[in-house]
Amino acid sequence: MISVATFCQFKRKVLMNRLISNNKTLTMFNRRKFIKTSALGSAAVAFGEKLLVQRLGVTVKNHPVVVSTWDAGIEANKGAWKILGNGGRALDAVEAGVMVTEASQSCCVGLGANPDRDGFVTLDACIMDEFFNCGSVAFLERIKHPISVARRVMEKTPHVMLVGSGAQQFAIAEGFPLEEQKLSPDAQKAYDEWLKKSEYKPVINIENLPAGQAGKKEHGPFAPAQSESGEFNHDTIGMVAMDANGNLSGSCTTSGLGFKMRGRLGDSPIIGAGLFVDNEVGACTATGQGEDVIRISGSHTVVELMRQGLSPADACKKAIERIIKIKKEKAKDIQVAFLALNKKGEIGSFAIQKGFSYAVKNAEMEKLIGVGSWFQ
Ligand code: SD4
Repeated sequence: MISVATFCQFKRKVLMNRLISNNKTLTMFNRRKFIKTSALGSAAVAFGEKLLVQRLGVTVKNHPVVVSTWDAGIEANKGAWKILGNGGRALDAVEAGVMVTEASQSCCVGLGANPDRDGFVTLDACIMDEFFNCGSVAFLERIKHPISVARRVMEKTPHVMLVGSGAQQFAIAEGFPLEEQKLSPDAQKAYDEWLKKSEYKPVINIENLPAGQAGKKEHGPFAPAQSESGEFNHDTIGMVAMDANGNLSGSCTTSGLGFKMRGRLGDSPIIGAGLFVDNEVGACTATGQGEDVIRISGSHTVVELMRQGLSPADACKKAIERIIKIKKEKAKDIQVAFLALNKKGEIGSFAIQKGFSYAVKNAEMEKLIGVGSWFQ
């Protein structure tokens, strides 16, 4: 049995081997090499095209198109494409797309994901269409497809958000099965490991402890931003799409930070933070340390910057710079990435840390694209 962390690393490595730049496949290009290459000046010569993609983004001439965060986006985009490729609506596509990720074993999305610090998986999701309709669920337990519950909130209630037991009650009333309260084997193993570290190395996440509590024996109240292996503690899926009619929609779904404080919510279920869609301008989704995305209303900020005329890539970079300015020194310990698509079919993304990638799919291409970052 492999651990969740190992599984994620393995999965990422396999998919990174398929990393492709604009119209060029960079085969057998593993993640470590990719990160190393991104950091090297010589990469500008060897992979000039890739760097250009990172800086300027990608423009697709034909919609429909779908983009989503991280390498899991490749499979999710395929799910979305079944709808988009047949002339379907972007809203249906972004729901179906992320359902693929929710249904698969992952450290960070769906019921198989890592639990909170009390050992329970709690899920957050939101969805938004071309008419500013939006729906969201947060702190939802034992429901396999939170994105679909979020859509029902949008379509069947006068509200935007339902949380916790109320969201669960609504889901059951809508016919969603209540799943067994049980951790996946990978998550159980990861949780057992985490508990061990928490017990024996109480100050492992000392930087996350509130001021004055650094010497306390118990684990701090916050989830670790990074695991001991250096992996950042997240892998949400956010997806934005434009359909054949040129309409935009987006979705975002996650289990949040692994081993988070019980009741903690990040940006992913919050319209304007983890996701925002304005059909006149563009759409954006976020991934990473949710608290810092919420602080600047991240996805809304990116869309507003695009409204002012910035390209998606520049808008994402500006929003990241805003977080860097706020966090100062602490920015080096967190990851945040934005991914945006505008009405012209331009796609752009930017991250605080290296290692973020997004997947794009349209009629002509299916790619995983490495993203430029503040820190090299
Ligand atoms: C959160 N933003 O709960 C989410 C986590 C995440 O990639 O994005 N992971 O803060």
